[in-house]
Amino acid sequence: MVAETQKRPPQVEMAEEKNNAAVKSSNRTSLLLLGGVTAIVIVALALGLGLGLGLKHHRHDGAATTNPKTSSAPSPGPTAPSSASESVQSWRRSTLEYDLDMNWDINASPTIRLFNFTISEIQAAPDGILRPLLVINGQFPGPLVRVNRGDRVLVNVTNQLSNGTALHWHGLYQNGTNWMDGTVGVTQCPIPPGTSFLYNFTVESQYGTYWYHSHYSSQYTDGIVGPLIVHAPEEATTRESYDFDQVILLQDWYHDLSAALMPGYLASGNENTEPVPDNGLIQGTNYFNCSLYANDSGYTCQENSTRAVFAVTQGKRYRLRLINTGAFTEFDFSIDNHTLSVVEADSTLVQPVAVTRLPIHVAQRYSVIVYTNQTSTNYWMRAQMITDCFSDDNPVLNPDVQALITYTNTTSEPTDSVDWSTALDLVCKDLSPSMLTPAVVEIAPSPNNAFRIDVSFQIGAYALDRAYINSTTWTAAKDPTLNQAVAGLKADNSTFNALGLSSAFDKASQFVISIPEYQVVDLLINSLDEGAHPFHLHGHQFWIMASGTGDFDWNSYARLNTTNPMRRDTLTIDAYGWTLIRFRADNPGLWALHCHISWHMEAGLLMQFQGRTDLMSHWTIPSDVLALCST
Ligand SMILES: *[C@@H]1O[C@H](CO)[C@@H](O)[C@H](O)[C@H]1NC(C)=O
Ligand SMILES: *[C@@H]1O[C@H](CO)[C@@H](O)[C@H](O)[C@H]1NC(C)=O
Ligand SMILES: *[C@@H]1O[C@H](CO)[C@@H](O)[C@H](O)[C@H]1NC(C)=O
Ligand SMILES: *[C@@H]1O[C@H](CO)[C@@H](O)[C@H](O)[C@H]1NC(C)=O
Ligand SMILES: *[C@@H]1O[C@H](CO)[C@@H](O)[C@H](O)[C@H]1NC(C)=O
Ligand SMILES: *[C@@H]1O[C@H](CO)[C@@H](O)[C@H](O)[C@H]1NC(C)=O
Ligand SMILES: *[C@@H]1O[C@H](CO)[C@@H](O)[C@H](O)[C@H]1NC(C)=O
Ligand SMILES: *[C@@H]1O[C@H](CO)[C@@H](O)[C@H](O)[C@H]1NC(C)=O
Ligand SMILES: *[C@@H]1O[C@H](CO)[C@@H](O)[C@H](O)[C@H]1NC(C)=O
Ligand SMILES: *[C@@H]1O[C@H](CO)[C@@H](O)[C@H](O)[C@H]1NC(C)=O
Ligand SMILES: *[C@@H]1O[C@H](CO)[C@@H](O)[C@H](O)[C@H]1NC(C)=O
Ligand SMILES: *[C@@H]1O[C@H](CO)[C@@H](O)[C@H](O)[C@H]1NC(C)=O
Ligand SMILES: [Cu+2]
Repeated sequence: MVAETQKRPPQVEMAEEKNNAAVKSSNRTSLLLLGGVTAIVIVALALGLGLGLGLKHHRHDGAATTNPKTSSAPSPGPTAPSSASESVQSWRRSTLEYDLDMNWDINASPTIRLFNFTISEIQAAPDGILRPLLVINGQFPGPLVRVNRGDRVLVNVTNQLSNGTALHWHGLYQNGTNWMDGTVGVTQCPIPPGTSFLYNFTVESQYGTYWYHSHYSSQYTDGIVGPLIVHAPEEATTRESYDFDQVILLQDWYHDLSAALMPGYLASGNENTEPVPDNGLIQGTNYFNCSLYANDSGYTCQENSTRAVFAVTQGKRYRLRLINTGAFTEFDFSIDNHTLSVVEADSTLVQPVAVTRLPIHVAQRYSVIVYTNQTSTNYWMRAQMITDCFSDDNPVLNPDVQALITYTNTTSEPTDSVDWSTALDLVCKDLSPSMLTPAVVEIAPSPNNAFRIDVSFQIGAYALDRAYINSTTWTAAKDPTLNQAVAGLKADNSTFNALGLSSAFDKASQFVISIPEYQVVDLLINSLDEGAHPFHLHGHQFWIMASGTGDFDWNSYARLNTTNPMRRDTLTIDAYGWTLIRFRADNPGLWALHCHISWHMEAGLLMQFQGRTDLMSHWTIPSDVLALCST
């Protein structure tokens, strides 16, 4: 079993496991995804003719001319039929892979898991609109990376793009292998076109739901995303609370390459005009009503794209591992008539808490357990965009992104599936940390040091829309800061070894706080911006100590509740809000802390922590990592 895992492509392995499982139990009852297959073209055409609006796509000139009649009308559209004749497009990854086989051995002894990832650009239509799509091994979304804690992971990335690339393993500590963190300008140079690079790291002291994505400019927005699941023996108890384990990717979607949208966003005088998504995807697929674009829109629309379908069996418990792999949008996730029991946030197991709607911002993960105890019929799963966080209307956008939950293994659209009457969120905000109590109790240790950063957007000297951490706006360093630091430490240059805001890097573009020896660090992230920002800290989990709006009252600092506060790796800083996070700066290397909204990171919303220079001073960066910078 283990040997096979190492030798064969992961998607083949998983597909075969499915087949074997299906043979063993004829009434296989797992959540089965039927998305991305031939659709009911006639029905779709009829709908298209019925609406026949021929709207022009206005995003590029920034002038939103919304037709309220069209933007408010939720367009019903086809879901995938389950007939035996269905043909899955070859670039659609079989998301059967994302149905996690419960026979996986969580107690297996550590092994090596090898994956070959060839990254290339194709033309494909995840939601019906043909566009350039960046794919791994020819398919979208990315392959499942599933390992046990203690395993060594080898991912051989072959870059067949015309641009560079790099892969980041979101949420993994990379303790001792900072150069495998995959962050361009921080831990590596991009992998040049036409070359291969081997990511080689072990997964230590953590397990749960993670993901991976390109960390080169806004590139992940164009398709390079996938789930990363780590198992551990401690999961045995949790596993008793569900019968099936299913990864579900949620993401906003654009009909243009992010590189085509970026210049408009960053252009002078355009404050807060993030590109508004054109659609959303669940499991990499959705329906789009082609008639919303005029014939001369320049887009090619295939009216045969479908929504994802999840087949369930009544009376079972399904763990859904939700991952927001999107660029910009926070979703309210829900399933009509089914409550969600939240059991994991990022990779932290939490005491179960029941909700009807779950806000999930970019890069966050949640596991929910759903009990299929309703009437044997079909229901909508919804990922509803919190559109108040958009600066504009997009007339082609249907913000109520849907997939089908079917008890009857059919694709018929439900007639009596109604959205919860509970209100949708009006602002982008996390599920309150007070609702999340880690199942494994930890007392936050006392801090040795506290820092504050101010987050803002400013129109700079050239009137570009740039984001700032204090007075630094990040751009990727040509020579990664890790490389600079290791070289500086090797040369005994003491500026790389001083505590606090570092003067060793170009302060205009690199805001680095250095913690030379192990310390527990508090960071007050203070936002002066009117938008909400999902911040992610690489290489660590942090405790959420306190949050609020206005100014933090340092008089309250001594009274913080240190009893088992929520810990995670991605949290939303509210509009004009502040959050105090605490973490152990025990991980050597340079670690990004950044807003995960693709547009904002590219606008400069990134700072770094430099940890454990006492250990880094002994480092030699592997030659293959350094070689990435010499082309
Ligand atoms: C990965 O590619 C190598 C050749 O480069 C091949 O030997 C190996 O079997 C492949 N492994 C998997 C899991 O695909
Ligand atoms: C749904 O039907 C298909 C055949 O159309 C079958 O392969 C699959 O196992 C069924 N799924 C469930 C959950 O019953
Ligand atoms: C959808 O339509 C396009 C264009 O007509 C076609 O190339 C593609 O094969 C179709 N896909 C499926 C799954 O039928
Ligand atoms: C990675 O893949 C490339 C291209 O297939 C191959 O040449 C190279 O040997 C592989 N590297 C490793 C370490 O498997
Ligand atoms: C991966 O890294 C480990 C530790 O540095 C090393 O022993 C091993 O040879 C590397 N594996 C490959 C395939 O390069
Ligand atoms: C590659 O990078 C260039 C320059 O940034 C950009 O114009 C182009 O669109 C990129 N290609 C893709 C596929 O992202
Ligand atoms: C879903 O719940 C609503 C009440 O909240 C009920 O009216 C409706 O009949 C239910 N639908 C189904 C299909 O069970
Ligand atoms: C279904 O289970 C949920 C808990 O997941 C419970 O709140 C609800 O009352 C149950 N509904 C029915 C119809 O049994
Ligand atoms: C960032 O700026 C704020 C406001 O001026 C200041 O209080 C804080 O100390 C600065 N942070 C660092 C790390 O220098
Ligand atoms: C130490 O590094 C800083 C920042 O890179 C540089 O300005 C300085 O010249 C270096 N000092 C020595 C003695 O090399
Ligand atoms: C501190 O937090 C814990 C865990 O959430 C909670 O049980 C306790 O009541 C809180 N203590 C105070 C004084 O608020
Ligand atoms: C990382 O490794 C260092 C030793 O190199 C250790 O002290 C620290 O606890 C580790 N951190 C984590 C999160 O595993
Ligand atoms: Cu942001």
